[in-house]
Amino acid sequence: MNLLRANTTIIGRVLLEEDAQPPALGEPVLVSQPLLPDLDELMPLLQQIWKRKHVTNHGPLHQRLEAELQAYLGVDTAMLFNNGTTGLITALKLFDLPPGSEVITSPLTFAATAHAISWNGLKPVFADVSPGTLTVDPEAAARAITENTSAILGVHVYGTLCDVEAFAALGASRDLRVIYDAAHAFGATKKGVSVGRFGDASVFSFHATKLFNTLEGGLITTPNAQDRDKIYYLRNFGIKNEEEIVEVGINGKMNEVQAAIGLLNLHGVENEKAKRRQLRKRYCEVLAGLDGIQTQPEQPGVENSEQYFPLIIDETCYGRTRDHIYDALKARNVFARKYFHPICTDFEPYRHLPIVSTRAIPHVTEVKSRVLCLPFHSGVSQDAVSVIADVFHSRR
Ligand code: T4K
Repeated sequence: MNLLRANTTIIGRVLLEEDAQPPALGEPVLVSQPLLPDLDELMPLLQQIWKRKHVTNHGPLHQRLEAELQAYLGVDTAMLFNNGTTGLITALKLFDLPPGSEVITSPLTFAATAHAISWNGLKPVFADVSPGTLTVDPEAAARAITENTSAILGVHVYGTLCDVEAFAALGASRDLRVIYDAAHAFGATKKGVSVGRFGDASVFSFHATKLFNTLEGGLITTPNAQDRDKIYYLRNFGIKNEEEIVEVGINGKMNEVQAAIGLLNLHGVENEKAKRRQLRKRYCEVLAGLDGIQTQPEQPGVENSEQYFPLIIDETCYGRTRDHIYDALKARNVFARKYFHPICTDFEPYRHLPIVSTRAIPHVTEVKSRVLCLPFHSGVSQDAVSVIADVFHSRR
């Protein structure tokens, strides 16, 4: 496919002429694309499920996947859920936080993070994000603590890790639970330590849009093997046996078909991750040197989860806004996403709540109109990268 017009000047496949119009791609390029197992590999597992007729409620594939994930993530407790949101609701329930108490979290996240707090009858308190990581600023979090605060729910947004050391210290000094929304952080490590070992609990999403997916799904991990029983009961209506209910549980169970997909996808995850690493490198190359375009900085000692590729577009230096680029990409069949704009405090249920910050104007209120996630998965072709690069380099 010849993507570039004959009359343009090309350096490294990037359009430089002021009036050049980058062409559109034939097929839409979406922000995410699910990793799916080969159907030929899936069929035998489906046949097993059909034969056994044990299709949900902690079946053998569910148990196998849980054990494999526990080993893969290097954690003491790993409990599957039917989605990340049920996992978050359950993780907050696990610690018996006082009813109505406050949980500090990020406004720059998917609404599910704040909703999980509210569904537990707890109060979300939004703290500003740090400019470098876009995760909750520990100083803003410290400022947000009141006598009613019971927990911090940090978000490893885009796969960028929170300042886990600062939150561990804050949690210990102020007697707070530290829980992580690790929906974007599957497989990330810091100094070789699995992301699932930080804090009191972490919750992963295995939604179709995530690097590792079970179509819909989630996982709670904790560094304590003793948490297993209580999470088990909370996940399954509190059922201990046919005659005993010991917790106010929910139905958070993953079914056998999801587990089968998970078992197969787990084999494909490293390959997908390697392809995304290459794509990250390629994006960084083609965007290098553009004033006002900032890629996600590397975090020392952190192995990235390769979930999203966010950019910060500073219109004052770059000359064009994030929304302009979003529209220009869309016109060429490239569907980037403005994750997470609007932020939680822009939404009706949380609009009345302030954002606690150490600054006069919270950083998150400035960055929200500058952030853009580019398509990031193994289906993004070289041609797509060229079209995206053309859009950024074109002066239109
Ligand atoms: N915490 C955080 C920080 C989260 O980001 C999320 C979920 C959660 C908690 C909650 O976890 P879950 O309960 O969902 O497990 C999507 C997802 O639905 C959501 O899971 C995800 N975060 C959020 C960031 O993104 P949308 O509304 O952006 O999804 P949608 O349908 O527009 O899809 C995004 C792109 O993915 C589209 O371009 C198409 C592509 N796609 C999507 C689906 C569903 C596919 O190619 N195939 C598909 O099946 O929310």
